[in-house]
Amino acid sequence: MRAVGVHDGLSAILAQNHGFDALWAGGLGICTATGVPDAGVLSMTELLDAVVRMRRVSALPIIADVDSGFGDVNVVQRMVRLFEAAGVAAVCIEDKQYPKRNSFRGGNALEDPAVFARKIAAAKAAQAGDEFMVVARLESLIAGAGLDDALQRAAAYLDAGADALLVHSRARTPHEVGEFAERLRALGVSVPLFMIPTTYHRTTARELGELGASAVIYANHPIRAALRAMSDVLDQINRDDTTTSVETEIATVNDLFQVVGTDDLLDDEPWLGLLEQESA
Ligand code: SPV
Ligand code: MG
Repeated sequence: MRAVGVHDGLSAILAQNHGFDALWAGGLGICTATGVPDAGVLSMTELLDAVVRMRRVSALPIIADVDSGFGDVNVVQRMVRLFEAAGVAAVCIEDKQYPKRNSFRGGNALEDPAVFARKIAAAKAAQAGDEFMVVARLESLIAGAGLDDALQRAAAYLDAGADALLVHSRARTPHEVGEFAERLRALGVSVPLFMIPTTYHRTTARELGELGASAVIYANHPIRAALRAMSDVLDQINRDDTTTSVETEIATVNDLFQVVGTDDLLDDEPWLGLLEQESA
């Protein structure tokens, strides 16, 4: 399964149109699109609003990146109820302390594993339906705590009821996540395992599958593409004092109409006709 990181309705539509299997409602993308750092500064409901906008325009399953759960076990339970009610397929909770920092920055203090396991158990206890999934995200490799720590935590989080694991790494190759998967298998543990190949991007999804990934998440590529494309076009307009040179490089206005189904709008006139009939 390939999930792609999306940050708004448009990117959700594009991910679906391009045949991805699931949406990763990623904090980095949503925060960046909002204009704030990915550092726990957006409220739970601001993230939920972003997810609801995706839900309304795409039928793909949504995995919501809910950072460290926005608070203690009670907050986690409310979070699960709100996100599940909004039609989210899974929440992914990471074992970092609040306020979390993006995993590619410093300051990634790990949560006590017992405290985090309680959050997972609380999340599972709060879900209403059978299909909702709680993904426990392991940040041991990001925080420099090593594979043994990641494996011990994985066991504790699975005991607490986690439906899947996400093992995050910022190594340039998938050696860490591959070894994690192998050692998990050696322990006889069979559980869906997600990977985010942002830094080990040379490894294909098929190869990651062979290493043990059940899903790969391209977490931030649409927002990075958008940032570069918008900056380049604005530079060109500044440089040329006209938009002519960018016209052939950017989407047309018709492309915008088309991607959000403007052609499917109901015309005014048939409705006016109906109203006239009703009032006759
Ligand atoms: C995100 O997309 O917000 C993530 C993944 O949490 S990462 O940025 O790699 O930490
Ligand atoms: Mg995140």
